[in-house]
Amino acid sequence: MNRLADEDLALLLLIRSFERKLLALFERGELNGTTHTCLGQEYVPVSLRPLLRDSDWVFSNHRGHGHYLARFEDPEGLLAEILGRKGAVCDGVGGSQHLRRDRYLSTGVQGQSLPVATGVALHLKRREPGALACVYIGDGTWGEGAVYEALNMAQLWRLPLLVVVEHNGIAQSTPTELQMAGTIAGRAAAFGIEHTRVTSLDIYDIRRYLAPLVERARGGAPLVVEFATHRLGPHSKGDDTRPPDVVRPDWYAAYQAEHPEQPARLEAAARARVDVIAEEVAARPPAVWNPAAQSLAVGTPAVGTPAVGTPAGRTPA
Ligand SMILES: Cc1ncc(C[n+]2csc(CCOP(=O)(O)OP(=O)(O)O)c2C)c(N)n1
Ligand SMILES: [Mg+2]
Repeated sequence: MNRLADEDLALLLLIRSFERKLLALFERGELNGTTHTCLGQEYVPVSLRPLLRDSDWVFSNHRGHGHYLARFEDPEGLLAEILGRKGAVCDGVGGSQHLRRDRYLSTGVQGQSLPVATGVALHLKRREPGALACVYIGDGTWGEGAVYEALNMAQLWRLPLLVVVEHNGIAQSTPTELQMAGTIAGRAAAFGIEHTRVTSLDIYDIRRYLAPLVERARGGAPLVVEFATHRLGPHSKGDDTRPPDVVRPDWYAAYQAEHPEQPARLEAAARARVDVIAEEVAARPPAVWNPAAQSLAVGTPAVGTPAVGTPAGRTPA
């Protein structure tokens, strides 16, 4: 594997340490609600990080902490959100799964984000050419009908839509082979949409390979990038039904084997950083919801402006 710059490995290990901390906090009864960690999948958003721009929209899902941290590097705001403390990204009303910040939006409802991302991609095509909408979904989410309506429109209207599939072989406790007929490649092909599968765990190889494809998507060619990845942890907490002895390829284990010194150094630093953040955030007063600050400031059309629902700018009959 290519040796990573300290900056990249530090971000990967920040995400991993953050997720481990959440599981520990949950075990101690300090988290409300549920939380899904991206342990093992951290390299996906970190690979995409330099390929995306601030003007792009990112739509995340229930397993979204890595997506958020790769975009904003804001563990304090995210942890405050999850713990409901002052400084929370969404005043503590969104929690782990429902975040909005600038051009980043997540939802815990499977399949909800792809139609929304498609609408935003249409808007971007018309008003901000060159920007794209990137949406993360899992393999299990291909069981939602809304996915197909969105893909149909995205291809028909040639929208700048990047669909990143984190195919970890499982949806909650159901292995993919028990819930998906055919393949993701075949489903994309049914709409004439370009699809590519990424099996590498090497971030720099992935970036090199995807960079020209993502650029092409910006011009209005929807793209499905399917990462063959692995969920190291449970679905949420303590609900892993898989046999414990199954070996799961992990980018970090592979990386450590080849580059032992750098991970040891940076992992200690990442863990220490997250420990400090967790103590500091837990000591803050509760977050107070300010609805005015949470209103959508970006992309809300002023009264009287044309609808953006169709390429012609008309509201469909
Ligand atoms: C509409 C809807 N149905 C069911 C759920 C419950 N649920 C949450 S995650 C999940 C499985 C998701 O699997 P996948 O898309 O493969 O993502 P992964 O969890 O593997 O990252 C389910 C069924 C949900 N959140 N939304
Ligand atoms: Mg899955």
